[in-house]
Amino acid sequence: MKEKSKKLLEESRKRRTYREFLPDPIDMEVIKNCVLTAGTAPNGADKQPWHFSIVTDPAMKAKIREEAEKVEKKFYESKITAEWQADLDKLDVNWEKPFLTQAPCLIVIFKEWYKTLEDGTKDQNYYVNESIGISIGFLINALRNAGLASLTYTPAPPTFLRTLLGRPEGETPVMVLVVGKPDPNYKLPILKKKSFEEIAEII
Ligand code: IYR
Repeated sequence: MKEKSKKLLEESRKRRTYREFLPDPIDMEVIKNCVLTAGTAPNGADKQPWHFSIVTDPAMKAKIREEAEKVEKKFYESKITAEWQADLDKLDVNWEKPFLTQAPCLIVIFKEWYKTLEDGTKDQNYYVNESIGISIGFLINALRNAGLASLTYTPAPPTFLRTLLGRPEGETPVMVLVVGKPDPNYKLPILKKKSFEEIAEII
């Protein structure tokens, strides 16, 4: 038990968010297994309130990039506060999102508030925010375990993703998980994880 928990900690510590990826295509079976792992997450009333749009088509990736860069330009030019910009300085991010066309796979993740049934009634979901968060955590760890890097990319507002991907009104896009083999030339920012004492207490 101790050994296994330590091993997972060590492996998890090696996970890093990449913003540059190799263009090599990835095996769809691996992606499917990881998405199915995400689907095992605990969730409200087991309604499984999520949808994963797996995008590998270069034309769709280009459209997503185009729309994302429009909202990011506005964000960096007029919405971001000085404090937020200072917090982001260590990450070296700006409105340009080349990884959206460079990475071989984008997993666009939607949370499902309700499903509209054939008779027009709404089938309601519960604890949707909690459920989708847990599920995305499972997905990121599954991808890491498979040797793939990922980036949690959250355009604000993300609404264009529902239009582009034709998802129903009961769903809201949460993020684009950018997936691929990590580019070994990417200069990883220096980040330090908090200690046990900083994040937890035993009562
Ligand atoms: N969505 C923007 C800004 C951004 C915000 C946070 I908080 C980050 O951790 C990273 C970026 C962007 O992707 O550039």
